[in-house]
Amino acid sequence: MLIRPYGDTRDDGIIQFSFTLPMPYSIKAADVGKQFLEKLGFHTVGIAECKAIDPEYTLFVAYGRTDTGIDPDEVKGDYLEVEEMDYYAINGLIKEKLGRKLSVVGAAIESDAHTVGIDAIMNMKGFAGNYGLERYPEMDALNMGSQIPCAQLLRTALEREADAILVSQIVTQKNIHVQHLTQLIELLEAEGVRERFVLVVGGPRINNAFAKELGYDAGFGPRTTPLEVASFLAQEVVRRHEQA
Ligand code: B12
Repeated sequence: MLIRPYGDTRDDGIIQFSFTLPMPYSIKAADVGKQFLEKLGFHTVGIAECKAIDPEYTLFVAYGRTDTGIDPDEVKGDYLEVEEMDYYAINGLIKEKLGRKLSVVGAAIESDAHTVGIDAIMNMKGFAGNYGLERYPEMDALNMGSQIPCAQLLRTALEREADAILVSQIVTQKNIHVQHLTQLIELLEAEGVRERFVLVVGGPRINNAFAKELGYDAGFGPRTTPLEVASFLAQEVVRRHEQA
């Protein structure tokens, strides 16, 4: 079934926009913004806000209607559907089915200096109302921080006999993340240890399909919570343990 955006009444197709054009504000700026949206195919356009945010840039907040709809059932993809468990159930699953601590090592690799993403998932104090992995009594979690060379991450994972490696990649300029992520896969393969680890990557421009394409087991994107990651790790490590 086709659905359309909702603004005021069901299926009215109203969308709110916020965008910036690289032009100085002037008396005709509102018309420039309006005609730009009309060129994109929107009609009944209203410019709610239009102002200079710099001598050379104008910000617009606008509304417009679309006649286009979408059928959500026609959207297919390689999504990671994690059955989310609570903190106690995750610890219980590991204790009962693995019979030892689940060991996990994480880092932002190579030149990437952003620590906040990997910290959100791993730090004891947690994120979004969830405890991070370091807080789980049944996990042995090491957050190595940022700018960690792939070779150092792998060495640490081998020393700690890690079940899982968590990689964070935030900077994607000039596809630098693809280079870094590929470098880690190539290293794991060259050392013959790729299959030893559940290999997970996360970041604001990562999704599961992309992660799989690069040779990772799973990819997590923006707004990931520690509970999603902990649930996935516990289920996947236990599954592999039971298959071995
Ligand atoms: C804080 C910040 C910095 C700080 C980082 C401090 C620190 N200790 O981390 C500093 C000032 C150092 C910095 C530097 C740079 N930054 Co910066 N930075 C940011 C900023 C403002 C916030 C990032 C953040 O903390 N987000 C909050 C966390 C919680 O969100 P998150 O990272 O997305 O993480 C979540 C998910 O993605 C996921 N996740 C992330 N990692 C992982 C890992 C795993 C295993 C899993 C499961 C999930 C997961 O879970 C997290 C929780 O939900 C962003 C802009 C923005 N608003 O996002 C720019 C931004 C990321 N930075 C950017 C850039 C360009 C840089 C610099 C290159 C700037 C420069 N020219 O020097 C340098 C890079 C230096 C380097 N060598 O890496 C760009 C990246 C653009 C791009 N597409 O590549 C951004 C988007 C800003 C922008 N719009 O231009 N930055």
